[in-house]
Amino acid sequence: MPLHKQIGAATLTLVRGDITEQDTEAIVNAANSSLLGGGGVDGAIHRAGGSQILEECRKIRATKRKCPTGESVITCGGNLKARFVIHTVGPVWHGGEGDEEILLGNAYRNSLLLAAAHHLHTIAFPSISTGAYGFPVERASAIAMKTVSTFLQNDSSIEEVRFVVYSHEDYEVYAYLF
Ligand code: AR6
Repeated sequence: MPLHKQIGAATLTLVRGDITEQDTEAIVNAANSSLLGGGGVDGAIHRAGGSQILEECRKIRATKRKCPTGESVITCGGNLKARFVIHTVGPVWHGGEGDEEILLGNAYRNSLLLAAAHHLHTIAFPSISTGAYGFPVERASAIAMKTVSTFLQNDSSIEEVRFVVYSHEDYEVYAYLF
């Protein structure tokens, strides 16, 4: 059962599921700086979305050597239901001594800014950095919710932000904070 709550004029949704199946205008990819694909969410998005997404990533790479941690770029959604994929690079968890928390917040905020700049109204996020990059989900989910909530309180153009959490355990963590 999805959970919903109102933040300003927008709806925040929490659902357990697969990011590649979402019907929001944009879905967010938990990418790496190369933008050339990988495992987890990244692998699933490129597999489901087809080669057009990778072609656009390569074009971006031709002008921008890499996508730095905390930043985001946008491509088409290829064969996905979502018309766009916003690729963002979350931080690798190094024990929290560095600026992992700030960089994770930046990844969410910059993805929302990019969506708003492209006049998109609905966007779905996976749990960035909490898989291969090892960010503890309890901390990451709190940063995700705080960053998105703050953004929605100040931006009226986004109508829905959906958190799409894959595992039952992670869903419980998100639901507790929701
Ligand atoms: N839909 C939604 N969530 C998913 C899906 C899916 N289809 N598949 C996995 N998850 P990860 P990261 C969850 O590793 O930690 C890649 O190789 C997963 O259970 O995808 O940011 C990139 O190329 C976990 O909770 O992203 C990078 O090199 C969450 O999504 C690196 O991994 C994020 O896991 C990025 O690592």
